[in-house]
Amino acid sequence: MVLTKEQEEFFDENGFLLLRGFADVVECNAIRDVAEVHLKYAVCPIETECEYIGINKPEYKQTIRRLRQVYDRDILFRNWMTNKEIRPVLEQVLKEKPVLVTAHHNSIMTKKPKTSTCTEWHRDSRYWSYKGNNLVSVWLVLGEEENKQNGVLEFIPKSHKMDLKDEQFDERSFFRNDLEENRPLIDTAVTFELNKGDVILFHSDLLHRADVNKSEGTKISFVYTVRGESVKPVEGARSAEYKEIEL
Ligand SMILES: O=C(O)CCC(=O)C(=O)O
Repeated sequence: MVLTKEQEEFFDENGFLLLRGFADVVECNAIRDVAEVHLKYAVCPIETECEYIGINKPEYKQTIRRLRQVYDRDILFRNWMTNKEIRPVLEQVLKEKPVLVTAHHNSIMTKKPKTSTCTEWHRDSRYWSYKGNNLVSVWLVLGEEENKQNGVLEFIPKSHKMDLKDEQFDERSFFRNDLEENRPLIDTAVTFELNKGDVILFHSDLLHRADVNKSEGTKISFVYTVRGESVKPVEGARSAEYKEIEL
């Protein structure tokens, strides 16, 4: 697949791009079946809701928020992360050759009803250490749908290019919802109703969030990240500790 000029420009300007029905539903189901076995038996490495949000509440201890390091878990996961169809697209949005990083994201994300929390506004790059910010994440919907009810992703268009001040973020680097100064920007947020197989690409500096899951079912998605080949991880940082795959 190749993006049109309009799609390329849209990503450049807004920092995200929705590719409806990009992935094959049969492949999504197969990935999901394997993921569900790993979730059922809590196959490590996992991150619980407690670890993810940093709050030690008993009801969150048993809730798996994500299966980590999925690249090495199963051929189906690897196949998706090295999918050849999406490579030209990644090269177009990065404007250089994509390199798959396994240090970040590289996860099956879940959001359980009742025992999961809101992910506040943030930039993924806050905990990443690269010599540049040209990294893009690839989010794939594995469940039937992602919508306002089950905590679909929301984005603040163009925020990947904004020079935001440290004071606009809290001590955990979440963009403050309670700050009057931040409101006009937060009010520009957009979201979509997503279906199985839909893919969203988003820039590592794009502000995004996802609400609690108010539905009865679990939200389940796959997310991995690629960097432009010139954007090397900082030596000694966690970002440099994991293998990378040239695509
Ligand atoms: O809560 C969610 O599903 C979104 C997760 C997210 O934004 C992230 O891990 O960067």
